[in-house]
Amino acid sequence: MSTANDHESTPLTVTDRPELQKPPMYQVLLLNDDFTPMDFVVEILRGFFQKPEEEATRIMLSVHHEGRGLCGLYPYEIAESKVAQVEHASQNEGYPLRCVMEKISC
Ligand code: TYC
Repeated sequence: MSTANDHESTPLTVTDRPELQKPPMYQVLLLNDDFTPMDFVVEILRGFFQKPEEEATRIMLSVHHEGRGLCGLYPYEIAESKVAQVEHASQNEGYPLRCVMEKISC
């Protein structure tokens, strides 16, 4: 009598499953400049990166002092959209605030 598995030379096992790759993640970073108001940067961090006020202030000050700072880690499309949202919002206000994304090397 034939069974559903007759054509298989070896039975499937758990280890035969293809590895599921995790999507590469990207850092979204804010860059310092001399013109964007601190309050505006805090609002960006609260509005687009869901940071509570205290953390948003801490990140803004770290960008101000260190030159750049981490807003969050996201898959490619989400990181790309965050960068575009921040740059559109700052351009609308006439500020030179820069937001960039960098692939995390692992
Ligand atoms: N350096 C700006 C100022 O003194 C504040 C600032 C902070 C700007 C963070 C950009 O990503 C930034 N007004």
